[in-house]
Amino acid sequence: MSKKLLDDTSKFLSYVLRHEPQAIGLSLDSEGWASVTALIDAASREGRSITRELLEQVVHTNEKKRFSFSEDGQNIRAVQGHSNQSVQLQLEEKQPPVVLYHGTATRFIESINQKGLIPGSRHHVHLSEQFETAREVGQRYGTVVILKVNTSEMLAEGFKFFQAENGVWLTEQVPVRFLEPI
Ligand code: HQG
Repeated sequence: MSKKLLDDTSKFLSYVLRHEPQAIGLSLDSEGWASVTALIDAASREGRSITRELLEQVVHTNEKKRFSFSEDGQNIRAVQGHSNQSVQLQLEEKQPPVVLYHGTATRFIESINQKGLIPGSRHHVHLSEQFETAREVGQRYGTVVILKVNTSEMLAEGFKFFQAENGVWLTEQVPVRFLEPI
């Protein structure tokens, strides 16, 4: 299976499993699950040929582990990054490391200095344990700025953290006082 096919399918899955399932007439439950057969049928109506084997390759080779199958293999979902309103993942609260990082771009800094980190169209602000990961995330949007997030002070003030299956840390917002540019 070519890398291009896997990348294209991963992008398609991000679009329909995180953001716009309705664009292909698919529905997701509140945990983000779509039926594998319904997904294959919906994609085929759009002229996109997806097989179960292709989905398995994407799930298992995806470098960010963006998707997973249910235990019985009948359903598939994105593990984080949703904007779709019908999805509300029941994530378990978890204690993060004392510091997490957020990678962003210079053009967002003025606004971040006013409003702190806000989720935008997604359901959460995304934070990384690794500085390097934060750099990669930020550089998608331009000249990168890495912000250090003081998670211990946030915890002390009652903010909650969650970790997606693929290791990405999630929180609802990060007020400016907990942020420090590096
Ligand atoms: C910025 C990718 C102005 C924020 C990555 C970011 C991640 C503000 C952008 C995942 C702001 C939102 C998420 C404020 C935050 N004013 N801009 N007050 N607060 N921002 O893509 O964190 O490849 O929704 O800094 O690896 O960049 O899709 O979030 O630049 O894990 O699997 O608003 O997406 O994963 O952008 O990335 P995004 P993100 P995938």
